[in-house]
Parts: sequence; C-alpha cells; structure tokens
Amino acid sequence: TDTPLISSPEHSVEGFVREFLRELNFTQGTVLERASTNDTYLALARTVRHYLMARWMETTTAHYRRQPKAVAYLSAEFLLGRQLDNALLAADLEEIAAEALASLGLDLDVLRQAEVEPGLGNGGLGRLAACFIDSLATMSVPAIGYGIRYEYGIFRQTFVDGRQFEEPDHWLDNGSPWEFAHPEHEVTVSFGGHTEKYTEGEGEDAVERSRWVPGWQVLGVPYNYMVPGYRNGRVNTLRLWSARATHAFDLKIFNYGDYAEAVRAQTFAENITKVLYPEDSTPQGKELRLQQQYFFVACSLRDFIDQLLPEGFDLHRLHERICFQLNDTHPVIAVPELMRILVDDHGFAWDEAWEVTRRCFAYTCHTLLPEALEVWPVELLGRLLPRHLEIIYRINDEFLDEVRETFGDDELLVRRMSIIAEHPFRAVRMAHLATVAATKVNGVAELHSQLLRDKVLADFANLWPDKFTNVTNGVTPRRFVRLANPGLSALVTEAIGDGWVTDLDRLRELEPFADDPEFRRRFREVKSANKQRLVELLERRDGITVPTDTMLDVMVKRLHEYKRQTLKILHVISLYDRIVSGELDVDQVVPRTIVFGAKAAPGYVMAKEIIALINHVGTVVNAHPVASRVLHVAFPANYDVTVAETLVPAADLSEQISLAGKEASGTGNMKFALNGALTIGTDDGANVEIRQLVGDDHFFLFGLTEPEAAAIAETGYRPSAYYEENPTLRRALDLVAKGEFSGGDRSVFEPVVSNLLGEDRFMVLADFQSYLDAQDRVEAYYRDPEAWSRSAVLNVARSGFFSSDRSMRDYLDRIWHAEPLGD
Ligand code: 26Q
Repeated sequence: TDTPLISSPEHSVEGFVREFLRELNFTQGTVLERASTNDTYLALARTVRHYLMARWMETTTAHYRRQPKAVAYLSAEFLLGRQLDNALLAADLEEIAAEALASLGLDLDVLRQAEVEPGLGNGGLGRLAACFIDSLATMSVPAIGYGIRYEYGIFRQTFVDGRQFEEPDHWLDNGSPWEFAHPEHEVTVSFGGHTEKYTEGEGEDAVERSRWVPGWQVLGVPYNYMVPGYRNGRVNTLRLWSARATHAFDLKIFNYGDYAEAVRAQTFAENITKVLYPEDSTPQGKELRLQQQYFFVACSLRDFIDQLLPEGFDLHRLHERICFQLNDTHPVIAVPELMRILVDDHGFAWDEAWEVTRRCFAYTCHTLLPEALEVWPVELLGRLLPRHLEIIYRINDEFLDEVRETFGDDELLVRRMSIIAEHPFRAVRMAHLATVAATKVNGVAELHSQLLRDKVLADFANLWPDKFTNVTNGVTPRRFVRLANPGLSALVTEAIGDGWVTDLDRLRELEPFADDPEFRRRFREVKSANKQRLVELLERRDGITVPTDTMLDVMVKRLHEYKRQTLKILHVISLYDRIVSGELDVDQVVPRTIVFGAKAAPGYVMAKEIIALINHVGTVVNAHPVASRVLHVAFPANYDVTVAETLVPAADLSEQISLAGKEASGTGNMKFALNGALTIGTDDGANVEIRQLVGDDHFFLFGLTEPEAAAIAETGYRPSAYYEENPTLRRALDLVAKGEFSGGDRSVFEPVVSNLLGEDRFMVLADFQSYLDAQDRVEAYYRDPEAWSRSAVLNVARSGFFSSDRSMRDYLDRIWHAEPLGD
C-alpha cells in the first residue's frame, strides 16, 4: 500500500506565491512588509524545498522497498556550495520563482546572495564528493552520501597588510533551511576503554573472543540534506552527523552535584563535530581528527545496517547490497569497524567477516605526496579505539603471511608493505590498510593511477595487479556550466539543444560551430558579459576595482608549494620588471588581469608567506603608473565555491602549473576548459587528458614531464644553477630579494627567496623559462581573437568527458557493479 503523501505545491507562479507566503507567515512568523532579507530567503528556500519533497519521499521509499545494490559515499568533506539555485534548477522553478517573487516586489538575485554556502570541505576532494552525489542523483543511482555536519566549515580568510588571517565560519547562524535533523535516529558511538578476552562455548566448541569495554560514548544525530537529481523525479540523501552528549554522559558527575563540570563534559562530546580541519595535504596526527573520522564512520555503518537494511537481513550478503566508497583514507577506520560489528556484535568467524568486509569497500586515493599519506600513532589509536587496533594487528598479520607466501621471506619488502610503520614511531598506515581491505583501489586521473601502480603503491600492485584501476575525476555540468554560465548555456542549447546538461559528450556537436564566425562572435559576447559580471562581483564583494575587457588570467586553488603559485607570481614580477625597465614596450603588451584565489592551511608558514608576496606584488604593480596600464593583479580574499561560479565562466586563461607528478588530478582545470578558457599547464594530473582531448593546438603546454622531473631529483637538483644562468629569472628574484615589494625591507620575503634558491622542492626555477615562453605564446595567440575564440569553443566542445556523470558511470562499471534504479 502506498504511504499517503501531501501533494506538491502547484507548479505555477500562483502556486509558488501561495506557498511562499504561507512559509513566510506560518514558518517564519512574519509578514511581507516587515520581513528581513533573511526571512524572505528562508521562506523561499523552504518553498523550493516543498516542491522537491514528494520526490524525496518517493525516492527513499523506492530504495526501501526494492532494496537494490546501493553506493555509500563516505567522505569527511562535502563542499556543497549554495543550495538555492541548484534546487530551483532541479525542480524546474527558475522562471516561476523569479516571476512569483517579482510579483511581490522581491528580487530573486538579492535573495540568492543571502545564502551562506556550507563550506564543509577544503578544496578538490570535498568538491568532488559534492559533484559525485549530484551525478548519482541525476543518474537515478541508489546512493547515499555520509559525512560530518561541521558547525564551522572552512575558515573565512581575510587579509591584513596582505597577510592571511582566519575567522570562524559560522554558517549556521542565520538558520539552515536545507537540513532536516532526526534526533530520533540518534546513534551511540563508543570510544576509549579496554578490551577483554573471554571464552565462548565449552569444551571442543570453545572459542577465544575479544570484547570492547568502552570508556565513554557520544551520540550521533543525523541531519538529512536533499540531493536533487536534475529533473528526473529523484532526490537522494546526504546524511551528515552531528555529535551530542549522551543522556548518561554526565550522570556520575551530576550525582556528585557538580553541575558545572557536567555541562563542561557535555561540551567535550559536542566538540567532535565542531570544526573542519583546514589542512588539505599535510595531516597532523590530531586526536580530535581521529575522533571525527571514527565518529562519522561508526554512525554511518550503524545507520546503513540497522536502518536501511530490512530487519533480519543476513549480513553474510552485505556486499550484495552495498559498496562503501572511501574518499581518501579519512574514513578507512570503517574497515576495522565493520570487522568489529560482524565478529563481536554478530558472532561471525574471523575469516567469514573478512570475506564480507573485503567485498564491501573500495578506496580512492587523491594524492602523490608522501607527507600527505595519513598515519595514526599506535599509541593514540590504541587509546581511543583499543579493539580496532587489535583488529588492525590481526588484519596485518594475515596480510603479511600472504606477502611471505607470495614473495618469500623478503623482510625489507614485508616492512615496506606492513600496515604498521615502525619509524619514526609505531603507526598505522591508513593507505596500506585501505589498499589491503579494498576490492578496488583507484587514482583520480590516468597519470595519477599509473604513478600509484608504479611508485606509491607498487608493491601492492605487484601482489594484486587487478585491484588497481583509474577513474578520472569529473565535475557536475549542472552547477559549473548550466547554473554558473547561463550565457554560454543558452548559446549552446540554441545550437545543439539542451540534451548536453545530462549527456555532456553531446558538446561534441558544437565542433562545427567553432568555424562559424557568427557563433564565435556570440561566444566572445558571452565571455565579455561574464567578465562584466565578475567585475561587478569584485566591486560589490571586495571593493576591488579591476579593468574590464582585458585577458583574464586565473589561478584559483588551495595555496600549496607543489601547485606553484610562486611560478605565476614570478611571471607577473618578470613582466613588471621588463615593462618598468623599458625592455618591453607597454603598448606592445596584451593587457591582462591576473586573478588569484587561495587559502593556506593556517599552520603552513611558507604558504602564508607566498600569499603575502602575491598581495604585495599586486599592490606595487597596480600602483605603478606604467605597468598598471597593462597589468592588474587581483586577489579577492576567501575564495569559495560561490566565487568560483562567477570567476570560472569569465576566465580566458586557466593556470594549471603544478610540477608534473604532483597534482593527482585537479578539477578546477576541468571547470575552466568546459567554460571555454584555454589552459596553460604542465603535463600533470588531468591536464594530460584535457590536452589529449582538446588537442595540442588549443592548449599551452610547458615544463618538465614527470619522468624528467624524477630524473633531475634523482641526480640532484640545483635550483641556483638556473638563477645563475638565466638573467630574466635572476632579475625577477633579485627584485623580491632587494625589497621591491616590501618597502625596501629585504628580510620580509627572504624565506621565500632562499627556499627557491636553496631547495625549491617543486622545481619552480627549472620550469621558469619554459613557462615564460609558453606565456609568450599565449600572448601572441590572444592578439588574434578569431583564433583564440575558435580554440575556446573547441575546448568546450571537447571537454564533455569531464562530466562527473561519466566518472560515476566508470565507478559503477569498474568498481561498484551497481545500476541506476529503473522506474
Ligand atoms: C587529513 C587528515 C587530517 C587533516 C586533514 C586531512 C586532509 C584533508 C583534506 C588531507 C587531504 C585533504 C584534501 C585533499 C585534496 O583535496 N586532494 C585533491 O583531490 C582532488 C580530487 O580528487 C584532486 O583533483 C587534487 O589533485 C587533489 O590535490
């Protein structure tokens, strides 16, 4: 029998107005005349939500009834971005809402800006998770996202004297209309304590078992978020967990009458989901971070097993019903947790449990930097999760037996492969644990997956060659083309119809239009309008004035030495130097606006110095009477998904300049290509695939290849040699060293300069000349607007591969072996 459902509000302007006013009056408790912008925004959000509600309930019910094989995407980060526009788009309400609000004297654009984006991620990995759940919903795949509801997302960045400061991001302050709390579905999570051995059964049947006697517990409260598919009648769920104190948490203390201490203990529990760790590649072994990881994973497994499976389900068949995808190593503690559930709670024999567990997990690696590989000190893990440590030891023992069986007694190899590292301290290598447990291990671009097999995880690839695979990343075309770039979307749809929104390969049909001068003219018109939008945003948001109609050269991503923002700023410095010295005639230089956006991890000192350098160079360049005629540097603070949505569609040139072999994939690179920017980039990550697809003539390649860089590193890299031999480079670095950008103070940027001259781990100096040469090619090409816009259109037409829908198809075929749910 069907559960009765309230019918959706009428899909019309009148229906929308009625629902909106009802929300404003009944939920927000106010009237139109006196409603604040936030009141109106909240009422609007809830109105839109109501249109999706029936689909959500139907999707949930269908999953429940039909029990298909599902995917659970486990991720410590979901960098969602604003929700309103995406929900309006999915529900096909954009025009209706705009008209309805206008009829009440309200401006949809103003209300859009009232939304604070949930910044529950650091960068690429978190945004990828958000794109993936969008695609899964749009493709009708039974899927659920599991993560953490951080009370504070990624910090808000401000600049004081060009230096980064961090402020807390209290994104929940004004209310959060997109979430549904379900305290009645709270889950208890245990920590600490010790384990005990005991004997089960008697005589011949006696088995030695271990049980966990926890020291303390917290509650996990689920918050559900809608993940609407694009106009397909589906709405999937993202379930984020929030920590609460257990009701019994403080009972003992209460009994002693120390009320204040009891309340303090409460806060302690709730700290677990308080804040997102803002490191994005050098994990610090912080206890609270491990608590977060175990907390959300324990909640999620419990939720899936107890709530989403039918009662009495035989867990021996768990792998037939679910694949838990591990987004990097952050959720890997789920592996021993599932073992614990099966063995300790459900009485499975070890081997039986391992058989099931191995088939339930798949692992995605997102890095190549050795310092980014997560390890947890055994001391810490054993104190927080003693039973899990025992389980990890046993997994390791049996795994190392297998290694010895296969390769003989090669103790060096055994030590290299062990899940437990011995030096510099005893620690659990989470990537090894993940690799041992997973059915499949994937990298995030072809080159990255190759390097995983050949270098980072080579021993494991020898042992299990079939375990390793690639799934190249993708981005959702709904948010990053259809919504972010309405001008281009309309132009494309007029040319080839609107099927591309859910079948991005169809952008290929645009190829012939690249040769149509009228189409190119309109493409340039769209670009120019997008630049205008960006100029207005920077003015409004940051009070930054930038010129319109110059080449827009953009580098936006986390600040990290391997990404080489220093290479970009050295290019700017060199241009400035050559203009000021008269070597370059300003009238011969193509005017450029260079936009940076980047947050540095708060403890990453060098990254913060680089931010200061960029800002100081910007100040000097922008103030110079001659240089500023052709060069302008803008560095809006607090780059986020919302800014990206205006910035990416405006860009002419996309900077993807990491040292080859260091950027696992990149996803910004895909967003830019899809919006018709040309890439200047190294042979790294997904740049390789972008270049192969768009063609060498429409991509500015420069720099060392990965094997070349590896060979130089092998034989000993000497950055100072490049400085000595290249006068252009020398002059640029000398300018920084002698204080040109620090009011004559030579000490300010000394650490940056001496690092480049002394170590330069990421070979900025080695690639400098090659980069400048490529920038000269960019400049020459940009002088020919017809050629440039032809290439830009071809970038759009040939980048359909980078849809996250395609990534999801690859995961479904190669890893999950699950299918979309038919009607
Ligand atoms: C781990 C432990 C403790 C604290 C922080 C962390 C942590 C958090 C986030 C470690 C790494 C991250 C994020 C990594 C990341 O975003 N990697 C990027 O992933 C993208 C999606 O696959 C790739 O495109 C990028 O190349 C990769 O750098």
